[in-house]
Amino acid sequence: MPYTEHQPDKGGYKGSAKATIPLPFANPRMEEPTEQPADASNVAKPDSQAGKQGEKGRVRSFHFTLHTIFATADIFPDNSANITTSTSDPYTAARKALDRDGFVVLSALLFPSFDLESLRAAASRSVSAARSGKWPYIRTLPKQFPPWPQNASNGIWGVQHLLHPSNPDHLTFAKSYFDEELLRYVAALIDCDPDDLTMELYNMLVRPDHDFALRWHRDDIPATATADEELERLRKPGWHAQWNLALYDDSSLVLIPGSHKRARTDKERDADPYEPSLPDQITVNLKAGEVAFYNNNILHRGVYSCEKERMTLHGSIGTKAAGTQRARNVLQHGVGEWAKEWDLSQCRGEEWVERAKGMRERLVELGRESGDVGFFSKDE
Ligand SMILES: O=C(O)CCC(=O)C(=O)O
Repeated sequence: MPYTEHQPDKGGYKGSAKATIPLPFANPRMEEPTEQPADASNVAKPDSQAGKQGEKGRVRSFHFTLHTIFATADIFPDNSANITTSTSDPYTAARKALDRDGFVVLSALLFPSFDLESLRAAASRSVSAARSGKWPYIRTLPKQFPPWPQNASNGIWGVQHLLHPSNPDHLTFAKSYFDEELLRYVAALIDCDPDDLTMELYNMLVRPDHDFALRWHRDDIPATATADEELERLRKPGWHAQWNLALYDDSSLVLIPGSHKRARTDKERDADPYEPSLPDQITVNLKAGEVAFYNNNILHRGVYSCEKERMTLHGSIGTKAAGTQRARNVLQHGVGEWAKEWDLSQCRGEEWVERAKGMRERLVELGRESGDVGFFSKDE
């Protein structure tokens, strides 16, 4: 199906800010105290850069056992994945880490069926099409939330709708989105029956044409929310899992561990939206092939350099149990408009197709039930 002129993510325009931040490298704690990291030299050094910026005088000691590291809420080792092939029951471990910290990093070795080379080749073609105006579904600078105007004169920071059937590479992306092992993690993280999983979004976050940053935000709670409103929403289940799969090393995502469970502190609330250094923030430091799942209502932002290649697949999958509560977050991206036309009977022979069919049907049903969902934050 050829894509049309219609850009579902059409919309307004708002100023942004540039921020280049030296941040503490950090990662979630390992689940099992007895497990040794692959390389102990990767354990985070005292956070000299962050110390300069925002945590002056705060000295972190690393002369304790790994057991202490796991038990210490604000210290994260500077390797990457905390869920590895040697983690016993990695699904439960991933879920516990996500619940506790609001994010979790999974080793590339847990996903042997991801074909990084094919994904990179497909990603390069999709980015070239997007940059040259041949692919209309794009995230344009300097806008943070959908809908995005198609005017790409300031460049792009994302490519939308990788699974759209008019993308010549959509089947390559589909293979990774409907990957059996990935879906096992997703079902474990949402705590739902695999047969209830619902297709949502598969986009790609890319190197912008000039340095660019997103403001601190929670995806589904406006900055204007009172503390009580924040807490009320944060106490409800998220009904989905969201992840970044890095095709190249990626240190763009910055977040505050644990902030998915609490209202903003006064300091966070009063901070500049682009504040380069908030207490306890960390950079999620992904190596190529690693997957970071994170709670989309954790306090987070993106900080992007135009000099560093970025092709990070950015997906979300929901569950039927969410009903229409999750609808706006998903359907505001315009996925409902083409998903109902996606004819998966064309893809016979691919092992992921049967899983995809049910998931796509549940998305279409969500669109039918929800009607017009509007946008989370139309103008910014
Ligand atoms: O670039 C990232 O990884 C974060 C993106 C993000 O915060 C968002 O799309 O809301």
